[in-house]
Amino acid sequence: MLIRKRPSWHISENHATDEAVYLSRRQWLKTAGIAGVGLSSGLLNSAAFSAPITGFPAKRNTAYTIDRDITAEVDATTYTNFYEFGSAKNIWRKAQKLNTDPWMVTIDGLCDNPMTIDAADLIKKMGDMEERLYRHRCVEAWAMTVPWTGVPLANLLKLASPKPEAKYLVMETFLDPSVAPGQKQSWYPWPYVEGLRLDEAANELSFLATGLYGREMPKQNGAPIRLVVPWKYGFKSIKSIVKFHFAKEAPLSFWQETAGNEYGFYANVNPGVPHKRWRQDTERLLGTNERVRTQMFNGYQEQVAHLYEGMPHNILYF
Ligand SMILES: Nc1nc2c(c(=O)[nH]1)N[C@H]1C(S)=C(S)[C@@H](COP(=O)(O)O)O[C@H]1N2
Ligand SMILES: [Mo]
Repeated sequence: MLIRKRPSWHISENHATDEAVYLSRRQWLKTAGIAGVGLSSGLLNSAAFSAPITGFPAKRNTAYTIDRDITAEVDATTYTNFYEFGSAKNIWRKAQKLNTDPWMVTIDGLCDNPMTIDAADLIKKMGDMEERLYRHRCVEAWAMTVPWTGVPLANLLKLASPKPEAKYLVMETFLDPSVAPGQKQSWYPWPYVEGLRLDEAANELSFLATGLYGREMPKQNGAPIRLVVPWKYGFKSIKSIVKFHFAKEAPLSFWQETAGNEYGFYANVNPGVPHKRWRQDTERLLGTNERVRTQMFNGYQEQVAHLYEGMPHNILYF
């Protein structure tokens, strides 16, 4: 039997062919006669075109500070992993092709308030943005310390109101091989998919980031919105999200599907459990190349260890 998954870009594709959404904001205003002439305020307030995400720089939440230096902005924004644009670390120029205006996000599945909404409007609905300093630890053993701007992921859960049967939040990145050449590499299971158990998603640390270093998110770092889950290896922090889906079952993530013998669902940082290809006891800080010890749960044990009490260890760390 042939089982076909409904392509996840289905909804965004529909929107892309809706002319009012397809045109950029400026083009649209031009088409409509500029400066509100003949435009009712209702139309101006509609989601027919997108406004940029605003509120930078946001106030720092001092509950999330770190005892090591902040990584230089140039290093955090030019050494990136974004396989949609290639497997090299220097894809930041290629990523500029990503068009984030408009950017429609779909929330669906087992929730009471499904919606398809422009990213900037979604952020507005989730409350005031804040800045947090987090450690970031890639499984390849490089690390950085970054001031992210955004909102707690818990606010998205409140907005969507998951049904009691929902146990997982599944997230997906855009799919468009015409802008992202890496997506022409058919051996990868595009689009990039990640997931969290709902209690992980509701944890205070889970963050939906809209920016870095007090500015809106650079494309190469996952504009316009990405996940940041700092107690997990970096690959869990999915970039450029177009879909949040509430499900009964855990998804098969992009990296699980690519190399199931190397990557698991939880992927919590643990310096004592080596990956097949990289030791995990130390990490190299971007910029200075200093080697420092990796910490259990990347230093966030106090906030997250309780989530995994009583669970078998062999599934928690990859
Ligand atoms: N869609 C998507 N999200 C992604 C990736 C990717 O290739 N595609 N790479 C992941 C990995 S492996 C890491 S380490 C972080 C890197 O984030 P940064 O480039 O902003 O440092 O993004 C994660 N999110
Ligand atoms: Mo990574």
